[in-house]
Amino acid sequence: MSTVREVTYQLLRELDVKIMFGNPGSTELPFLRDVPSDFNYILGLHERVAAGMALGYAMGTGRATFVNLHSIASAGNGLSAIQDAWYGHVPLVITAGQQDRRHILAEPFLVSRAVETVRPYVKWAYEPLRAEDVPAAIARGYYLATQSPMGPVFISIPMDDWTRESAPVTARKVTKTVIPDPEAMDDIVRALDSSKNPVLIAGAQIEEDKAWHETVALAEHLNADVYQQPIAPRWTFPRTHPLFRGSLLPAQKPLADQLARYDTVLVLGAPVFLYYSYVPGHLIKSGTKLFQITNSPLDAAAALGGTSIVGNIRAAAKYIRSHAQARARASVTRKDLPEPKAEHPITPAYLFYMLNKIMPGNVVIAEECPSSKGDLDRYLFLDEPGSFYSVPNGVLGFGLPAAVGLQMAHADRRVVCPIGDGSMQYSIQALWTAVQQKLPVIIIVLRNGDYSALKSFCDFTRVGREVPGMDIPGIDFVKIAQGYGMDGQEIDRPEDLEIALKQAFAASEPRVISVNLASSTEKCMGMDQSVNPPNYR
Ligand SMILES: Cc1ncc(C[n+]2csc(CCOP(=O)(O)OP(=O)(O)O)c2C)c(N)n1
Repeated sequence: MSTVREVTYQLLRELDVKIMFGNPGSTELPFLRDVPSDFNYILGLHERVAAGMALGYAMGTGRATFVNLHSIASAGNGLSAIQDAWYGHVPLVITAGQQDRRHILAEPFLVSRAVETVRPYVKWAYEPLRAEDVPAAIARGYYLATQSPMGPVFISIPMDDWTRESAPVTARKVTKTVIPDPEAMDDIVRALDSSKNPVLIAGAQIEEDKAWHETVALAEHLNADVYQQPIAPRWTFPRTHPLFRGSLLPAQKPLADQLARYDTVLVLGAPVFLYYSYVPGHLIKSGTKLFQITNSPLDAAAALGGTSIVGNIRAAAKYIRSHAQARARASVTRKDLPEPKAEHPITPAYLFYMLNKIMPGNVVIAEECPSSKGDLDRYLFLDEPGSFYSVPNGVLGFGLPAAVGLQMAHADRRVVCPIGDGSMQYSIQALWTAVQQKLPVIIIVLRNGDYSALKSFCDFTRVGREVPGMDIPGIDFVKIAQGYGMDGQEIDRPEDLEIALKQAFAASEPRVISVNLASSTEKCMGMDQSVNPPNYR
């Protein structure tokens, strides 16, 4: 008989899961001893970072990724990345150590209630009842994590289990494409055939289901306008495409206003709808037909209206294209954006305009710059699949480790992380792993010295500006980068930006470019366009 440890490594090998992200502790050492040479352990100095890098790696490769955390100590620290994986549909197989079974009842040091702690944010949280069940539980977790909607699973493993005996567990083939109900799809086809002016909403699941090209083909077949879902965690439609109309606003009234001129709305792979601030209005104008196709039964159940169809987005887009009539219409010309001025202090608009000018066409952006999202949305043009990743549920700390994991997944593409000076602090230790792993990620810090997004929320909701904790002066990002062994550069003048960016792309090492920036003038992600903002005063 082999040990639980030997069977587990063999299983992971068969599943081709040979990269592990983690931060170790005493309860994981019996598993981590003598890691076989065909496995690669990537250390994160904080669990938010370890799980967050795994998140980036899983999104970049589209494959389930293994994370090893340390009991409740690390499951607690990693929880914000776990909830990112839950909302972002990212398949993570997370294991964490538990105390030795033989004295758990006595509440020893580092005993873990992690299973109960993480449960709301994972598809399955489990501590095997018997040591010999550990490999089979990991296999079951893997298959579940990779089913749509993909997501994290969590297995807590007592430290004495690894040396027990276990029968072999062989990897199985488990398919995951769920074809949407053709009868329901025909309802959509009929609605589109009788529509005068349909619109598509492109959601993140287009990338999860590898439906980018099929979605573009569908939009062109229907000649329909396309909007990106609100506060998009992925961009899933080419930004320079003539049918692209920009992003939906994340509040009820303004979003309904944006869609008011369409008679049929088809949401592909997104919730209906993701709102941020409470701005009541109609879901959509009455009389408009609304359809949602989603790979998530949860999203289908939670939609505020319309017809929801659960299934694979690529299969759905293909079905509609091959059944709905093609539509013709006069071509629409896009308005060119005004070129932002090279002002001092540098504005976010100028920064993104310049980045767009310099970056290669196949760049990957991992974004976390709350108050400058609008400028980034307007000035960055990405036309390739797998190019854009952002915070799925508003929890800061996503961007930097995700960028590092994405860079590991993409040896042939440069990853750029535009990140707020506040946001960067939530997972700053990812800099160290980027250096150690020689990952040429470019980190652009938007150093405005405050929590601008919160200030604009204060204004928008009439809370007022008398709120503590809104300013964060005096952080030197060049010194922090250097402290972790990374090159850093501060940019203050607009005329220095272009050359700094060019040098960063020409270099093959990771680099921090800290840009002193004017506070953003953006008003709460466009929600201020509403006539009836909430009043919390
Ligand atoms: C983990 C976490 N803590 C706090 C917040 C609240 N929050 C939202 S935006 C923001 C400001 C972030 O500052 P920065 O990255 O500098 O961006 P800016 O607002 O200046 O654009 C904060 C603290 C959050 N969303 N997540």
